[in-house]
Amino acid sequence: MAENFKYTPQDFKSDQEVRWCPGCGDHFVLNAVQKALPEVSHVLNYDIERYVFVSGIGCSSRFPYYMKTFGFHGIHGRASAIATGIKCANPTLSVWQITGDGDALAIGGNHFIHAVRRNIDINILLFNNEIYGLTKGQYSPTSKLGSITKTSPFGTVEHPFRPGELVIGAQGKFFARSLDIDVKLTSEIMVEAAKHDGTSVVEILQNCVIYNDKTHGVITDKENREDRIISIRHGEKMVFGKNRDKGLILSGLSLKVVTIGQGGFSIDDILTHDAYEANPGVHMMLANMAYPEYPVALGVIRNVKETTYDDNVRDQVLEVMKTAKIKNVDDLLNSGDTWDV
Ligand SMILES: Cc1ncc(C[n+]2csc(CCOP(=O)(O)OP(=O)(O)O)c2C)c(N)n1
Ligand code: SF4
Repeated sequence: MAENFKYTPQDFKSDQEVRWCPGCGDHFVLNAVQKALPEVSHVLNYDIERYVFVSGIGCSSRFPYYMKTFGFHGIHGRASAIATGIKCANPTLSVWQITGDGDALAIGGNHFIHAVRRNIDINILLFNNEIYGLTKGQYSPTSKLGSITKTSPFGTVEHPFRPGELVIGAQGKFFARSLDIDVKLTSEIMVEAAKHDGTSVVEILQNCVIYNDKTHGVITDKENREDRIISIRHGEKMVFGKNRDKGLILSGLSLKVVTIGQGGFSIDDILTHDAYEANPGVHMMLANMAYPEYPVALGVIRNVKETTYDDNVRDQVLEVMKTAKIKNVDDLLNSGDTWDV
């Protein structure tokens, strides 16, 4: 790529008509990704040909059609497997997996946790609308306990997955959370996810206006948003609130919300976010915070360096090749027992 050349979001827009419902949160995420990729390309010196978007099945999984990049609309729940194969076959590619809460955590749950555990260098964007959108409103593994849906007319009796807890529990090294309507934050997180070498999982709290409208309403509501979410950044104090006077401290083995200037607490008592800390303890607590006891954490919660599956596979192949007797397909076909017919 020529020096100083910079793509624009327009370069990443395909000519396909976007078919999501008007007002669907997916539109915002598409904008955020198209906004982020020029920056990613600039920072990492990537040509547009490097990008591959891979999806499973769901409304969100239509995403690859709308990107002017390579794309693969896969089968339900299997995007992680396809993305893994693509990355191992051509490690120079920047692989982005698009998946819904149903696609990733129900039918694809097994593939998802193992992609995370292996730490393959792919970026997983998990659109969490707490419902199956495409199949018209059945409950999903993230639907709140008691949710009334087409398949739970009397309310669900299941405890939902918390994606951050699942990712960190599967030894995930990168977990971030964003809000569909916060295009700026989502696109900033995409750049961080792209820079991370290993599996990055970005949970995007997404609104399905048709089947689960305002499921995240308690924290997206403009009036109260600043008191109910906390935006965290590595190296910064964890403060929040309309008046920036609330903060998080460690009290015993739990996080606790305190008001700065009350109860003897000053800004010095407030925790500083360390996304690079290998011990998952505080990251797990941050990922699990929920309103009303806590604000919901947005931003990069965990960002830890570790060797990747694709690098390990490459190194192993190179090592084995050094001493292997079989150097090509002919050698392989002529190895072992052979006979003329
Ligand atoms: C093997 C298989 N089983 C079930 C389905 C039906 N199906 C299609 S999408 C979907 C769930 C989609 O929900 P989610 O992943 O949350 O995505 P959203 O549509 O909400 O973006 C289901 C169950 C299918 N396509 N294939
Ligand atoms: S059904 Fe819901 S998730 Fe699907 S496109 Fe419409 S608003 Fe979006």
